Amino acid sequence: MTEKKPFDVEKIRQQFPILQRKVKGKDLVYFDNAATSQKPQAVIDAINSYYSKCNANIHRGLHTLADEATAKYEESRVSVKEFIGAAWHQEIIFTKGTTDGINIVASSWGRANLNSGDEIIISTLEHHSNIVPWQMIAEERGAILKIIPIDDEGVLDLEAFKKMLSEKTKMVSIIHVSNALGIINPVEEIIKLSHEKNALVLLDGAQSAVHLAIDVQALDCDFFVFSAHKIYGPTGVGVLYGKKHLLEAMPPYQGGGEMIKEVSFEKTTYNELPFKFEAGTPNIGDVIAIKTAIDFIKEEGKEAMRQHEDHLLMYATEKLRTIEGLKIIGDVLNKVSVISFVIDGVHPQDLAILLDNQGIAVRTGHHCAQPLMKRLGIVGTTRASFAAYNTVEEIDKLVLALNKAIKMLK
Ligand code: C6P
Repeated sequence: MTEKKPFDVEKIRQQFPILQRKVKGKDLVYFDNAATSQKPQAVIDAINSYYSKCNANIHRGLHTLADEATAKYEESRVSVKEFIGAAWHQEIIFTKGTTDGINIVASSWGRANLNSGDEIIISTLEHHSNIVPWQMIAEERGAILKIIPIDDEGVLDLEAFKKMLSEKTKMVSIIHVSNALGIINPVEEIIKLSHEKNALVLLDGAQSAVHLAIDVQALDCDFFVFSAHKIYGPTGVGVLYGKKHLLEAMPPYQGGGEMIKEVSFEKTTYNELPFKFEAGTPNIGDVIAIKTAIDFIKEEGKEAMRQHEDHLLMYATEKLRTIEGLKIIGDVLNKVSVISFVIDGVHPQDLAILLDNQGIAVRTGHHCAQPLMKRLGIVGTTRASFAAYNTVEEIDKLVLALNKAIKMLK
């Protein structure tokens, strides 16, 4: 039996150069990880190494640099395939990020499969990226968008969902973990129920990919999308996973180089998967660095990271509950390390400025989930989201800074 390594948060912190910096003369406390995580040195080095050692276009040239760059790019694809438990590397499409992935499915699958009167189901919890692309394609195809309601804490109403599902439902596109509240949705049940009606399921994994063990085959989701920048990787790149037979049947999303087999003015034939969906020169250096980010997570252990983050979540929840007038929104058991809260008589934006003065970075506002805020009857929240490199001491600093800010603002 291999011995389990103890979780060493200091060792992890040392790998993130940005954590050494000061903000407003104070040590940076970075609690905006749900927006984007910081990057370990290895990821920064991987990007640097690509440009300084093997920069070349991929899948085209017959020279050493092109071969090396192509090999690294394709290694990253295999690494992603394993990270999410896909069956085939052809099922992994590199995108610009979560938003891009959802737009590809909504446009390409939607144009080919949606007809007048067909229904698409999303939920009240969705990020704008999983609302607007479906609104656009629904309008174009004459399809109908239905919304799963939530209770006052943000928990999905599954009974309402069951009633909504019918033979007309063609797609159920759901946020796996709420970015605004941190709640984990019961996606296994949603997928099972949807498949019983022959509807496909897309999971928006932007917030789940970093915290939860993802196995797309066990989940049996039809599409899964996420962004590299929230899993300690670079910005501007992400992943669309789709079941092979579905991607094969979908028309290309964009036309151009790389996605073709043969072009003539009379007729163009399209390339095989995954290249059919990767038109043009991709963001090669950043895609290569996705593998480095995944290696970092594997090395530290996703489960160990989750346990540490859960500990931070519990600690912060207990501390924040003691602050008078503070209400945690989405205060349920099944969640990841995201705490969203409102404070009586305090505007989130004023609070964020005072916290920033103490070197503490949080996100405030609607978190790109305006319909959710409307349903909850609030303008926005203050959101602290924790990563593997955060500490209990940093939470103590947040609590102190909050108490100080509340005194000033009330
Ligand atoms: N949420 C947040 O602060 P992109 O921008 O394409 O990488 O990801 C969009 C997106 C889609 N779905 C969910 C659930 C998300 O959380 C996000 C990004 C950030 O909550 C920035 S708005």
